Amino acid sequence: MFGNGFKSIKSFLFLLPYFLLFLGMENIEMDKLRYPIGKFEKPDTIDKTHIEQWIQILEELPEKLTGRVKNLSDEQLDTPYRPNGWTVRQLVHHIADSHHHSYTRFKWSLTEDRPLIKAYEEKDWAELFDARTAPVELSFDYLKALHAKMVFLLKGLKSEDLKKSYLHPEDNATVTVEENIGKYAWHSQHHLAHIENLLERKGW
Ligand code: NI
Repeated sequence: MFGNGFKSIKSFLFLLPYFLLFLGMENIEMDKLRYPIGKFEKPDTIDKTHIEQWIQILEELPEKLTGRVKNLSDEQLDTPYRPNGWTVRQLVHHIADSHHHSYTRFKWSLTEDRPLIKAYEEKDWAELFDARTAPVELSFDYLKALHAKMVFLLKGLKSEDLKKSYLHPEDNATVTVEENIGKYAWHSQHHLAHIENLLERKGW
């Protein structure tokens, strides 16, 4: 009895590193699915080229997103981009909800002195019935109009406008307008990559 127990402890200890390695690899794989382009990294200095590239990404997002998603069936739209992740439909509606906030954050920063913004429960928003079931065309139309307005605004900003900022309640971080442009350009590419990787993996 003791001998058997001892043997299983020994094999447990022998297998433990392999098990941990397996878990570690699972985490790395999951991180790759979750952060296909990595997390947003703010450049030490944000220059004119960054701003121009970021605005271009924002300008192109609605067309790129619509192009990738418009021909998918309902079944494909309701497929999660990773295990336990949001479906393509939820991603599309999430981008619309998130960039709706971004637009308001730009306007707040430009018209008030470092305003404290309102965070929102993005996970809960994505679980609301509309995010789970509404036609993606609603968010395509919304993003097209929203990004056209946002890009028009951003292209017209002066250098002093870019230094204006808001205060985020979650980490008390001060976020400048120029950093926010970068964050949402990253956010556009981040979710677009989720969708593109899914399409590639599925051969759709
Ligand atoms: Ni997001």
